[in-house]
Amino acid sequence: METIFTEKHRLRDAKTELFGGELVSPHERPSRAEYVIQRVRDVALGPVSVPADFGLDPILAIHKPDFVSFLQTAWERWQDAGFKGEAMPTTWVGRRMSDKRPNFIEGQVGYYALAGETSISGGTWEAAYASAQVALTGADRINKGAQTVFSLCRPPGHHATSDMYGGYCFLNNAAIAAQFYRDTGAKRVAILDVDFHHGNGTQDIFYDRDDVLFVSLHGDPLETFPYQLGHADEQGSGAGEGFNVNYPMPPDTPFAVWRQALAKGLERIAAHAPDVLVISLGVDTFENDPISFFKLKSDDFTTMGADIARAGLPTHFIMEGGYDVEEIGVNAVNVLQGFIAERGA
Ligand code: FKS
Ligand code: ZN
Repeated sequence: METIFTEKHRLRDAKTELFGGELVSPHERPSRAEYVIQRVRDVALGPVSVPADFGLDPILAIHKPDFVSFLQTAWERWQDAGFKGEAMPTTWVGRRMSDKRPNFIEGQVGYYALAGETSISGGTWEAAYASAQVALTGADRINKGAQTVFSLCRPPGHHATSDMYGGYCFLNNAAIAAQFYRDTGAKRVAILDVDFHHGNGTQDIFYDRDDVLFVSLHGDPLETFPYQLGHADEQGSGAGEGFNVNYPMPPDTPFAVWRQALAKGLERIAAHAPDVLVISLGVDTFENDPISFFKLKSDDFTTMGADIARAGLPTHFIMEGGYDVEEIGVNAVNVLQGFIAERGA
């Protein structure tokens, strides 16, 4: 299996995350990707390639132009305003308030943030752009006939909507890849999100569409981030009715239970008969993850990869979360090795 990776991920290196009322060193840090690429090399998973540049157009097929301009200029404008720290929201678009976009950067940060933990720092846009190119390059490989590919994206993407960032995400890499497949000939795409957190951004982007099926397994949003989306009764709207499938699960969910939801999700995906399967691959379902509450063990990730392989579809793995940093490489690559054991490299 080929891995797409760029060192440009290191440009996303914020000093702060708002966590429990403190500014802490971010969970979503550069060493995460370094542990994963190291493991890819240690087990000789396959070639590692740098991404090509597909430009802004496939990003603008998902994200609104004003949001993209905001991300491109936010850090500079924040500094120009004289603020000393990293850019973080102090206001929100609260219930029954105006949806008008403020002019001043402080107001704009609040306008475009869907959560408050994620600081914008120098280099964030460059890294997010490179991460999207890692996803697009993977999609191009599948288009050219690869059965599977691993886009080692960082920063992650599945919380980002067409016009909001947060939850460590800026551009929705999985959504950008899925739309790229549609725009290059795929009739139907399925996205299976196995990250611990609900992929609210991906759900929101495709909610009224029947061409991109979204299936997500995640911690019950009544108990965990992103809190305001991911319930089982969110099934899509209009033409998209029935094309959004959520499996929220409670604290301490073990792999045996999680795997039953996976089996149901894969059945729904088979019924959709997609041309390609995109996996939002988070390994924060791990039992020792510091911010999550499922109980998967390292070996379970191998089984997960084999289960996904048996769907028999061209499969594009896109990296999302995972915060037991020293184990993230083993857990993520276990999924890929489990896939290969079933299907070949
Ligand atoms: C813990 C508060 C943490 C933010 C959680 C963000 C999770 C991000 C992720 C992604 F894949 F996007 F990286 N709140 N008490 O893992 O879903
Ligand atoms: Zn997550």
